Amino acid sequence: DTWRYAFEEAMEEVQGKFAQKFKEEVEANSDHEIQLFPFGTLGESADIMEQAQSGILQFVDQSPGFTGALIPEAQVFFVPYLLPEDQDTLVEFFRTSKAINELFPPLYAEQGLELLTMFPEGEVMMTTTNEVTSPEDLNEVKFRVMTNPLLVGSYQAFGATPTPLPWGEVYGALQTGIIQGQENPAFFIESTKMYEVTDYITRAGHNNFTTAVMANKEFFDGLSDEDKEVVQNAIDAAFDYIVDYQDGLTETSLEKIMEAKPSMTITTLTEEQRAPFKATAEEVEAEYLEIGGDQAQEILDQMKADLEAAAGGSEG
Ligand code: 6CS
Repeated sequence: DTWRYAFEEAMEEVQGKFAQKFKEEVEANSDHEIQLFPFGTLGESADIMEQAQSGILQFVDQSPGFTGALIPEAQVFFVPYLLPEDQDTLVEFFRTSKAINELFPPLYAEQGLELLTMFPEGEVMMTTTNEVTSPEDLNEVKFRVMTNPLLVGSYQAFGATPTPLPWGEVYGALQTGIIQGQENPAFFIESTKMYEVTDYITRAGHNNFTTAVMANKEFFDGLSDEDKEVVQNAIDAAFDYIVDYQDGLTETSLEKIMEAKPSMTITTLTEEQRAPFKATAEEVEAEYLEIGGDQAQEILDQMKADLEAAAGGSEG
């Protein structure tokens, strides 16, 4: 039989690479076949999520940037400066987090989804038509964000005018001047040619892009124990693979951008410049507790404990 798996990116982008590895592993270890549907083949992120919930798709990759509208607790990934910049600590966190591996699955299950894994896709950077070194520079900037209420709140706190849009509308909106900025990891800025429609990249260090892979729950529950193991092993192999794949990816992507457009300005904000952005974390966290659903407090506390443990664990 054939299992259908859709994701929010192109085949050669991070989610696509993960999906290809998953497919390779499942097909090598079972008689099942995986059919991959990259971005654009079945609609926007919200469309593939509906298809996964209804069982038309067996697997879906959707980022909390979109799932936060469905599962309010998943908005926690948009509290700025919550995730560590250190890559080893970050990966250790995703591997070992109780919040991710124990608290989130029941919340996804309520939506008909089996949460299989979450993984990081890289440091999020702003790309804008004007230079940004302080929140004041974001004043009057219509800044595209994913359709996630807390991400809207976060960019409001940064001083911008957040504009939630599905991904497919972003390039055109920048080109026509409807928006003047957006944020994404470097590999995505490069592959989707965001540098053609913006002139500045700003590294504020405020987040890393988190994504999640899920199965339709009814489908997953109906699998034999053996098939469940095939799926889980393939997910684990793809997780390890995607962590290795991203080694050095940010830097090579930034180099490619500079080659394609030498006039692009890339600025890494200093600690001093970051301070006013960091100062917003407290109010965004408070907003999360208000709009992040019944388990917001529990999730946030657990994440902080997990992050602390990961920071300790990745030192040695
Ligand atoms: O910004 C977005 O909407 C997209 N960014 C990434 C890195 N992946 C998928 C998502 O749709």
